[in-house]
Amino acid sequence: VRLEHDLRRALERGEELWVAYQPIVEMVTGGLAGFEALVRWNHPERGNIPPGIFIPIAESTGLIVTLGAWVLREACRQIAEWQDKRLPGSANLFMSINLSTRQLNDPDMVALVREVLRETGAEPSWIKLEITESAVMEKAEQSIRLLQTLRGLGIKMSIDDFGTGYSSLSYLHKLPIDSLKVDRSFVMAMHQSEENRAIVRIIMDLARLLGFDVIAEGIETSADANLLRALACDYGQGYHFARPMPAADADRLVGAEH
Ligand code: G
Ligand code: G
Ligand code: NA
Ligand code: MN
Repeated sequence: VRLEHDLRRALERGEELWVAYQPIVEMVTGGLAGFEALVRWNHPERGNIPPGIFIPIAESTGLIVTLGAWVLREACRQIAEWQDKRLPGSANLFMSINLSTRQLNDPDMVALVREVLRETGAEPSWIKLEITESAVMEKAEQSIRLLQTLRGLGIKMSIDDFGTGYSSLSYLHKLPIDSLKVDRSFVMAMHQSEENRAIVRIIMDLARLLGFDVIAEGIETSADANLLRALACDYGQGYHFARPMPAADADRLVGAEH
């Protein structure tokens, strides 16, 4: 109850929350491909509270709708800033932004996204919304319609934590998505056995068959990175490349790309 109260206050004041950006790299070149926006809470008395603690509270209380809107706005503001820094004709970076189940079922979601795009001037093609497999499958038909509408705006989509939820393969090919994100539990198990490597290989084959690109998360060692490169994984994310970082550091990375 205390944390719920404090989170509500943090959302009203907007001073304790901030967004960390974790780089996502192109596996072949090692070049910067994009970032994932990850919310952080610096509580005035208790210091950093992990999102693993406060996101579930936000979900169960419905505060996630306000929190999610705040993250979306913040990340889009950052995109708009970076848009101006990129050389004309150079490929876009993408910004992955997490959407919770609640947001996915929120009838005002499309209106919110339109408003944030207009307000910030962010290019929709830079945005990649991450939706977990279980969130999409919960109300599959309804989710597909929302994703189609958002995609119509030029926004990209990826399925997060792929392989951990219950996935209906009969829906997977109908999903209007661009990428599959291989859950870090699979990536982190790769070095242990051939069976574990086979699971990752099969997820990638499936993704390619369906026309999605693949992002592997939780890459912590160069050995993991090499295994994934050998499987022709498109993008990678993990402590081996970079940790989530404050906007100022991410900004220096974007600037250093030229
Ligand atoms: O760094 P990491 O500890 O940020 O995140 C822990 C969990 O919190 C992950 O499951 C991540 O997806 C989730 N998370 C982080 N930021 C956001 C956000 O802005 N929205 C939602 N819905 N989840 C987030
Ligand atoms: O649930 P989601 O896939 O959004 O998870 C993102 C979470 O993964 C964030 O908490 C982020 O800090 C964390 N993360 C990013 N890279 C690594 C990594 O290499 N290892 C581990 N264990 N966690 C990571
Ligand atoms: Na995510
Ligand atoms: Mn994930």
